[in-house]
This record gives sequence, structure tokens and C-alpha cells, in this order.
Amino acid sequence: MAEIPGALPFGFTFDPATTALIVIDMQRDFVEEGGFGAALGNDVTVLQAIVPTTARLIAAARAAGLPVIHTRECHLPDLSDCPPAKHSRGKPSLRIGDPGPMGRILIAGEPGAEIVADLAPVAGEIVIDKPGKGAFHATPLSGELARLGIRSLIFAGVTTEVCVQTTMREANDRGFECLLVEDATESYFPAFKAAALEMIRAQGAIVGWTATCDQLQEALG
Ligand code: C5J
Repeated sequence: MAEIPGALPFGFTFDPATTALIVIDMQRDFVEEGGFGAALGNDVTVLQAIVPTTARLIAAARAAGLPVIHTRECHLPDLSDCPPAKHSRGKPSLRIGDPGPMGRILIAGEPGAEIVADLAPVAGEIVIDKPGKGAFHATPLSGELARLGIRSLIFAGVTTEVCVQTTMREANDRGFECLLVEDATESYFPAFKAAALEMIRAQGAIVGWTATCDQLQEALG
């Protein structure tokens, strides 16, 4: 067993043999100029800042033998998996499916849906394309985790209060022990990130734990 004594709200214990790292939506559409995040009026440089720490986290997970699972929020080219309620929401300068500088916005197979180069999956790693904010909704994630015998999940990625928190809550309801790496997750809104971290670890880890990348690396040895 491994331990992170300084995790919040109290020490986190996990078995590396049954733990996976899930990196949520570190794709060009959210992190680079010209994608969905920028089309919604957000400053994408805030998200770019966590790429080096997330790369270090992924390297530590790979070195410790943890499966690394990547997700991408994207839709089928005919948008048959994008409900009108999602497509019409907000006032972006480019809507889902519209052509942009990185291809069609949030569409599978387009350059914008690719994971940023510094965090690219390596051969054999699972990549989950998800039409929703949560990675369990309408995806094979549950089956993949069962196949691997996973019980605990380490989370990273963007954005903290949307796709990361939604997926953590889905995982928590399914019985996984969840920990979010604080400096490998980010929001376009600093106050939302801070609130999400507090919500996750409130009331005795009601959704899960948080810790830093350094703390996790130390626990993995
Ligand atoms: C958003 C995400 N924020 N990956 N997606 O729309 O958090």
C-alpha cells in the first residue's frame, strides 16, 4: 500500500496495483488558442500553465506502472451525440461542429480534439472520447476500469469544476476512491477551482481527496 499523509482532508491510502491516473480533456480545444475554450471568451494561457506539472505526473504514473487513461470531450461528426441543449448553450463565437482554426470545434478526429503534444498518450494507453462532461456517461470507461481491476483513481486535467469534478462525482458514486492532483488541474476561473477543491474534500472527503503532484510522487516512490 502507498500513503499520502498530507492529503486533504486527511491521509489518503491506495494500492498502486489497483490505481489508475485519469487525465481529463487536456486537448487543444481547451488549452490552445482557436478552440472551444477560447471561443467561449476564456484566457487559455491559464490552462497551459499546468502542462509541465501534468507531464511530470503522467511520467511518475507510467514509471510506477499505473495505467494512464486520457479523455477528450468531443462529438461524432454528424453531432448525433450532441444534444440540442448542449449545442445551443452559451454564446460562443464558434459553436460545437463549426469550422475553426483547428478544424471543427469539439469533433472527434479533428486537430482540436487532439491531446496537447506534451501530454500525448503513448502506445497502449486508453483514450476515452466522451460526449458529456462526465467521462462515465455514454463511454466504455466503467468496463475498462473493471477489466483492469481498478479501485482508486487519481485525477488531473481541465476544467476543475466542470469535467474533472463531474467525472470525480460519477466515480465516487461508483465506489472508487478518488484523489485530485491540485497543481495538475485548472479552471479558467481561479475562484471556481478553489471552490471545487473545497467541495471535493469537504465533509470528510465527500467526493474525494486532494494532494499535490510532489506528494503523490513521493508516495509512488
Ligand atoms: C468544459 C471541460 N469546461 N473539459 N469542458 O466545457 O471541462
